[in-house]
Amino acid sequence: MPLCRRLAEVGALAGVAVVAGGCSSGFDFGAPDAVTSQGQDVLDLWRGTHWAAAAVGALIWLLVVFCVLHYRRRNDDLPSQGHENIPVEVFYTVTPLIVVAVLFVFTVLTQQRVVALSADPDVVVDVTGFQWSWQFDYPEEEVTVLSNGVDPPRIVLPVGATVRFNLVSPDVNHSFWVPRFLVKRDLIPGVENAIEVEVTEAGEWEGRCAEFCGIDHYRMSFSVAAVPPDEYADWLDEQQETPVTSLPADTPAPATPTEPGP
Ligand SMILES: [Cu+2]
Repeated sequence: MPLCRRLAEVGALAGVAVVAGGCSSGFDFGAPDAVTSQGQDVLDLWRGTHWAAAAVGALIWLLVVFCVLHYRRRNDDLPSQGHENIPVEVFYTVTPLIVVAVLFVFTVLTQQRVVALSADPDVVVDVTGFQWSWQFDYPEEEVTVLSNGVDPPRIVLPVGATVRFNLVSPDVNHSFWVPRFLVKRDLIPGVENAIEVEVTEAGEWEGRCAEFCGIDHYRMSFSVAAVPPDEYADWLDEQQETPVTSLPADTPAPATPTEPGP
């Protein structure tokens, strides 16, 4: 079989393997579908990085297969003993640097978009993570959401709005994480962290603390529902009419968040 035909077959097989692997996960390479515009940005970077890795991997495998077949031993003669091919050495030194530089630029641009905070978000939610639950305050709407002692707290957001989460902790480090948002941020005593998301579709998703924070860390779950704006307004009305549910007896109330240092 001619060498070129063999190489073509190997290349086709490798291509099929890559595409089949991508198809089986919807080309998300194991990441969950994003339900926020920030998460979509992260997902695009994730996909781009994997496709770049697949292209580099395919090139390496083709070169390896080419060398194995083309320079295989045919007789007892020694193969060519030549060395030092400057153009090739420059190529394989410069190419990885270019690949890393491109990935670096895309990563920085994505990060800037994902961590950006707008001057006037549509909804502000003050999030207090404490051992071992969450308190969500909507200061402008004067709504507070807590666990009822049985179910984890459930907050509601309007689809398509820019939502700012101000993240504080009065005790130890926690982390605000809704996996389907594809963004998360730590809550650190003495630090005022914030993230913004724009939820792009209606639905309900689970969130949890992503930082081991003590014996009952596992209890720190919550849920987020995204609904159309009119349903969100109805929910706010309902919450404003309902007294704030108290915490379970064995859960210490959140202390006043520590003022950030200078
Ligand atoms: Cu925690």
